Amino acid sequence: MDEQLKHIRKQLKKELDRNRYQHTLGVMYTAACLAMRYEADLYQAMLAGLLHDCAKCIPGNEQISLCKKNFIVIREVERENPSLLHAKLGAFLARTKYGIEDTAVLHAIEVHTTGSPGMNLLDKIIFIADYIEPNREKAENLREVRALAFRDIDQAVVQILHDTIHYLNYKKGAIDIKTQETYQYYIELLK
Ligand code: DGI
Ligand code: FE
Ligand code: FE
Repeated sequence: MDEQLKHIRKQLKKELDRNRYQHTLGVMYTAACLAMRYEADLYQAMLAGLLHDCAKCIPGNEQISLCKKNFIVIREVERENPSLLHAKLGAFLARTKYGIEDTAVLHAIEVHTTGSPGMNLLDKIIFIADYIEPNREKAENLREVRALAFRDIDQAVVQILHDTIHYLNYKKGAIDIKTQETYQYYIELLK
């Protein structure tokens, strides 16, 4: 494996808890599989997969203060649900702490939780790999989404957003406008 990936992997093993580290490796390899299927850059997919949750194990209040300190704008919904913040903060840390300069990789990390209208191929690969990697167990329709991911990438994005919104409604969680907008965008695209 490439030295950079190896080095970051070692760093992350220290920063993340055991489950999050296993999930991270799952996303890295699943992203690699999707990159093979859709002929995306394998290395970018692995790097973004490896780093996508690099801020996830930082406590919520600490994530908020790190954002403030570094002039990262926190929206209302992110202040109320700090679990949304790790994507944005993760992209920042990937750049400043892990030395990633590739803006495509940073962007894929930034949008991995809510998605974004008009995602590029790498963004979609990370968004999907995060949801379907082998250690994930709880989500609905996982079997179907896993198969769909390798058949039709945009349909898979829609299915994941649909199921996430359904889950958030059930849990009475606030739905980020970005999640909603992304869902609408891909519904329209597939009409
Ligand atoms: O970090 P992971 O757990 O690997 O995955 P993730 O970054 O996709 O985060 C998943 C969590 O984010 C999951 O509990 C659902 C939540 N989430 C995704 N979209 C929204 C959301 N939470 C809220 N409140 N609003 C959203 O729109
Ligand atoms: Fe995440
Ligand atoms: Fe994740």
